[in-house]
Amino acid sequence: MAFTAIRSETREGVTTITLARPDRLNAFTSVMHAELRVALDAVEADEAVRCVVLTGEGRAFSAGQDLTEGRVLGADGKPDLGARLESDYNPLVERIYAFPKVTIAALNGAAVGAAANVALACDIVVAARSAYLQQAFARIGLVPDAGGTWSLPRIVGAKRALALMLTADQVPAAELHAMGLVYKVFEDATFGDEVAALARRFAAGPALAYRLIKEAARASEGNDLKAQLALEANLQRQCGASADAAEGVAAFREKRVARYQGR
Ligand code: T3D
Repeated sequence: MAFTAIRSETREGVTTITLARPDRLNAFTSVMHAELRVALDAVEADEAVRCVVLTGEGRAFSAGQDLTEGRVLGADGKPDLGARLESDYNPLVERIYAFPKVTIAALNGAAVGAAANVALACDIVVAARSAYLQQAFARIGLVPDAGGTWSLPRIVGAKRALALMLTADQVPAAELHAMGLVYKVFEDATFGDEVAALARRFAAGPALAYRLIKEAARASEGNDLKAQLALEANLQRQCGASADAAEGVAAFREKRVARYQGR
């Protein structure tokens, strides 16, 4: 499939998916959603790919939903904005959240509205110094979607999340970092290189352990301590019997760099 709204490039075990409608600040359309589904299918199916980076072309990560795209109308003739969430955003967010490989949202610039919350579904969010995030929904009379009302309170706490959603303020990268929404801020000039280096680390790392770490972290959202301890024991049993764990320990003993196979 030839993409028109995104680009997908694979190199050294990393697929970089770039939202590529720079003249619209990479606003999401139904075509972009369809292309993302195809690109993520390919990443998931390719055993050689161990990390996926989601970023944007030009000066924005994405300005959220394309506000000029036609809306589904309900039976009463009024816009049914829930329809697009159910068909496009909700499946995308759930898929990224549970994706079996490491996902990095690389905020090269503004991450606004639904796009900000798609980014927050990724495992690691990094930002260029000039990037900002904006829960812009209330500015246009809407409620945050794409998982924002779920993820934000969990990441920054209830009060701060509410303030971000009610004010719809643009929050600069340094503040995002201080709040824990962003893992690292890189200078604009070196952003691409820093993101590539981070992604390469995951491409060379123990993919099975990464997948199970993600599983444990996600499960902890709903588990009590007893259930989480039992899960850890099960996951460690799987990991401990893996070729990667044997290699990791052997490399440590032999004082060399481990060569992980992802099994
Ligand atoms: O319809 C539904 O289904 C509702 C769904 C809601 C989910 C959401 O994502 S709600 C949030 C939607 N997004 C926004 O409200 C953001 C709208 N954009 C802006 O407020 C500003 O563009 C920014 C603050 C992001 C950036 O401002 P600035 O001054 O740096 O850039 P700009 O000049 O406003 O934008 C550049 C161009 O991109 C411009 O087009 P032009 O004038 O050069 O022809 C602008 O219209 C276009 N653009 C920006 N955002 C969107 C967009 N076009 C379509 N949809 C957008 N979201």
